[in-house]
Amino acid sequence: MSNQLEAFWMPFTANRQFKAKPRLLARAQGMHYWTPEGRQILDGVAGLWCVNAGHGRQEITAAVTRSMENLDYAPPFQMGHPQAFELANAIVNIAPAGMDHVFFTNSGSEAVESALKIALQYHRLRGDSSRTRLIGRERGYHGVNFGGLSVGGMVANRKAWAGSMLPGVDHLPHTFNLSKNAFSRGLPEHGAELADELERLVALHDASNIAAVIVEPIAGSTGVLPPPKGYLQRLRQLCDKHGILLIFDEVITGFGRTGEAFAAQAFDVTPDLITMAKGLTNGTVPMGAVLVKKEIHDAFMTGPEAAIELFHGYTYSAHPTAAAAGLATLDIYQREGLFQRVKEIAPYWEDAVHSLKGLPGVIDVRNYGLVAAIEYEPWASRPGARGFDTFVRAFDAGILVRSAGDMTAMSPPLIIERSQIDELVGTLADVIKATKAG
Ligand code: PXG
Repeated sequence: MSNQLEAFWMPFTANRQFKAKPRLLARAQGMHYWTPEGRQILDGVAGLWCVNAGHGRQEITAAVTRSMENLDYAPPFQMGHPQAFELANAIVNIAPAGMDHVFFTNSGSEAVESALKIALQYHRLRGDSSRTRLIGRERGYHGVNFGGLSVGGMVANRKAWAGSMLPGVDHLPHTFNLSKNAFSRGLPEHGAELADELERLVALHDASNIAAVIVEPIAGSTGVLPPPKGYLQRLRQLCDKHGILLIFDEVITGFGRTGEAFAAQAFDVTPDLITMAKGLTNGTVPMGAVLVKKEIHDAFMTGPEAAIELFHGYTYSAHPTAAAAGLATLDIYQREGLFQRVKEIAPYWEDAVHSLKGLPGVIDVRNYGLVAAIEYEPWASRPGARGFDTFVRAFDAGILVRSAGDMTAMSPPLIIERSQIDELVGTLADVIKATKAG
């Protein structure tokens, strides 16, 4: 067995540990995965925050099959195909008002790179070419390409490439505050003033040198950090005041996770650009996108008509197969009212996850919409190991969750039933209770 597993160098994985004791998934349907041995696993994380409509959706399979049979590939440069335009329109239909142009990519990481490039060129086109600094946030995750790494704030992802990052990047402080906000239900009370750190960076560099701020409305990968009440509003005001573009990375928060199409709508703060991926195709076919405000798009449409406006794009931008998957996915979200469903089930979810308060070692529970994280007291001997330990034992117990450091994250498909929330949280509770001191 181990020989057969050797050739695949697995991403973000402890390869040797995995290959010594593999966790394989062979099949999926609805809320469940099955292992090759036929063991059923309840999916508590929508694959990897992406299968929002649940697994095995026939409508998507049928649309993708039809599309592939009809048009296997079409070049996206100086050529087009109908489904790409249809999907861009469908995204704009659910987008915040005024955000009405879509640039397609193949992943969240590429969406981030594209958004950063659009932001930089936008200022340049307006004669503001000294605006080159980018501002991210500690504990931010914006994918793994060099731009996203540079604005990101996860040390494990950054340290090996520290010398090769983009120059001219600053970070706002993260908003995680255990002593003040532990066990908040929904948005935490404390921390809106952390947005004012942007003023400090403006005072240091001058606004005329700053292009954009990029944040996840809810930081996902580093442990589900909902924004403190008023924080995003404050950030928006400061960006407006100083002519800085605001980018929301909604790769995780997009497509219903918060009870709206985008977190921008849930929090009533409209950024200038939104990056998305994952739920756009229900995880079936790789695709990402950048949603852009009209003013930003229009600033590019000023040169000679025969000139390419943006020297950027990918061979597979708006790939027909991905576009077909995206159209079928958005159709399911709308037909089944899945974003609204999140609003309805979110209070039940909140009560369920907060029932874990009081279990041994649980020092925080955080939630918003249909996402939550449980934070554990780190083991003195092995800080950062407890999330992974919980994840492995949870998988053995029949549920799939995510781990990061001393934390478990959950973000189930939006079709989850109350009984399945009970099963997911109940099984996690048993796993937590059975934790042996590290
Ligand atoms: N931005 C955000 C906010 C993300 O969550 C990306 C960009 C990059 O997307 P791609 O498609 O290039 O992977 C992500 C991806 C985790 C985890 O464990 C989360 C992601 C990826 C891998 C692991 O939470 N999110």
